[in-house]
Amino acid sequence: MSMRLTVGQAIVRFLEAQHVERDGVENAFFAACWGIFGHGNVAGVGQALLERELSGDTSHLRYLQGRNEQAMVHASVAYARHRDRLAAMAVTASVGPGATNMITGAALATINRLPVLLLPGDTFATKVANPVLQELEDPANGDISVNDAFRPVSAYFDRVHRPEQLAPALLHAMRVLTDPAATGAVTLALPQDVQAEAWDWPEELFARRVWHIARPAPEPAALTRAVAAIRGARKPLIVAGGGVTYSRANDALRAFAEATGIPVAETQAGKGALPYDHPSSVGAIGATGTTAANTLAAEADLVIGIGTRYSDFTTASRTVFGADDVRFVNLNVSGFDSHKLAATSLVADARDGLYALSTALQGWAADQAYTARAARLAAEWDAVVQGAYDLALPDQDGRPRLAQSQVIGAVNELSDPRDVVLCAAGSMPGDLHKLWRTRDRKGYHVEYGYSCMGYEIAGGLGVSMAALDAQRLEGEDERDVFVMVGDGSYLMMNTELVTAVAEGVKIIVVLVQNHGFASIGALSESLGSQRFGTQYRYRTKSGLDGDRLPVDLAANAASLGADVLSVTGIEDFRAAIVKAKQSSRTTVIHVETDPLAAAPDSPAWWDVPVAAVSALDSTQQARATYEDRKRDQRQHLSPPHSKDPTS
Ligand SMILES: Cc1ncc(C[n+]2csc(CCOP(=O)(O)OP(=O)(O)O)c2C)c(N)n1
Ligand SMILES: [Mg+2]
Repeated sequence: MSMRLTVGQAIVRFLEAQHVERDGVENAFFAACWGIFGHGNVAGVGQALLERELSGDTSHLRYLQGRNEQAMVHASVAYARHRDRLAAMAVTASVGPGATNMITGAALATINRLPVLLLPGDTFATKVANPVLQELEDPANGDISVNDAFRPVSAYFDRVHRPEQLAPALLHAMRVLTDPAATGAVTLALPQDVQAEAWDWPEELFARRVWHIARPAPEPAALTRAVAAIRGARKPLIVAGGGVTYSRANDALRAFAEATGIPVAETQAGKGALPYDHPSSVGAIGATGTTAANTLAAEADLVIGIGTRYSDFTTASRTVFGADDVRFVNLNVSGFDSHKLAATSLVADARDGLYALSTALQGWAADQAYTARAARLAAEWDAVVQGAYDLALPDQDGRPRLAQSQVIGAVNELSDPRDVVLCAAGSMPGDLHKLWRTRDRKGYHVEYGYSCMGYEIAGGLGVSMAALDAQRLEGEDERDVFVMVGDGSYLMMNTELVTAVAEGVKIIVVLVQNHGFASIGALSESLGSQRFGTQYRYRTKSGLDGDRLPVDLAANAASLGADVLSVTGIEDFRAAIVKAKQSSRTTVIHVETDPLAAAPDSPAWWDVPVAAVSALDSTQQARATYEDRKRDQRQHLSPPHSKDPTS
């Protein structure tokens, strides 16, 4: 039996039939398809979405209208992250700019190992009247289009020139999207004529299909090597990454940490692996780490990386692990990550790998004095956090001045433990990493693989949609989503506030106005570049150093349909949070903070090169410091110790 459908209609039918299963639990994989229509997709995938919506079939793929293609990808990626990669979204875009707007989102997805299906329109396969509107012409190359720019940022890419190619392309797309080691952005470029072309499809293409999400078991010999390395360690430290959460390995990690007494530090994606007040938790590690985690990292003889990519922020640009004899054991579902830092590799699912390690290490524990010291260091840091939450700056010009750490503290104290805090770029991610007290495994969502300005509001929308779906499908309780966004990121992309209003999906946006880039300002100053170009000011004869710009972001947010609360002091701010939580509508809280009030730090470094020659004193001094710090940088090339030192 066959069904005659267009390519666009076949795609939508296929997506509706895809399910995933892990641990015996099944659910539909695609929660929705975002789309902005143009001549490249309106009559193809767009027409197919309409036809399904009008069909009355309750299982039709839901269409979501976004305002910007990049934002639609961000929302999808955030959705998939919140659902632990067990569900995802698709995005259809027109040819040309609609398609290329998605490239930033694709890179973000692939870097963060999060699934999203991208369906950019492409120029005519038949090429009868080319160049068509928005077509890139290359005098030396007849078969490229702007969509080729998706290749390096996609975990899988294909272009469907002929209807016959569609079925294998769709199956490969699902293979990659549901593979925990390979997942990322999957791009199927769809020439606009092909999308509308009819074909007789075998009915089995649209049969209900269940993709098993694997939990690969560790190879016994690899497990033995990892166990020997851990048994030989005197000062072991766990670095928990995003893989812990996606695998839902939190309970397994807690049990492992409790049984072995090994302290647990967290990366940005891994924050929330343990609740902040768990006795084994030493908090954030790396360039934005706590004094507890970074002190232990400096002394560790064995680092057990679980589900981490070891980004430069995690390793403080390879300076945080300081012991001469430090070695690594990496438990990761991907061999690419498990081999990093010349580690003893343990390729496995995080949860099942931890179970296997726990069983094999039964009866073994780290030195009690070491475990107790880790807990002491963590308590010391927690006192620093409380101080930062309670910080009070003297008023200036009769107006209260707020530090960002106070803003974080108030949101932390007045949000429910289950609520989600979300951020991506600026000074906020580092401050949140150090200071946020995470109380729920999904309570912390900072996109720091791509740290993409503009992710925040769209991402918050995606998480809020995911939380609603998790409520409906998995019986979860409701969560509010607090989007922390700087004025710079807000100006870059605030468009999805409109979508939140249209969909009736609530987010609480904390819009931190500090009149420019506090983060890059501080970075610039530390590198001798004098905060050049990081403040929003009028141009004068000498540069961008006039008065502050009169931009009214509160008015801007209100104009997009959100409820807006503009506050100055901490008491006002706290009252606004309470009000926003009580409301069922999207609320933007506009708060002014002091860009110069820095949060507490631990000594840690981030490698950002400084000009080697310069006429500026500030740059020359910064270069000298840079060369000094560079000497501490390690490559971590040593092979694992050949013998278990205790045997
Ligand atoms: C799309 C994008 N462009 C540039 C950067 C580099 N960058 C990182 S933070 C930042 C400034 C962010 O400003 P704002 O949102 O106001 O936060 P603040 O630094 O003031 O806390 C810039 C330009 C980035 N991360 N993403
Ligand atoms: Mg700012």
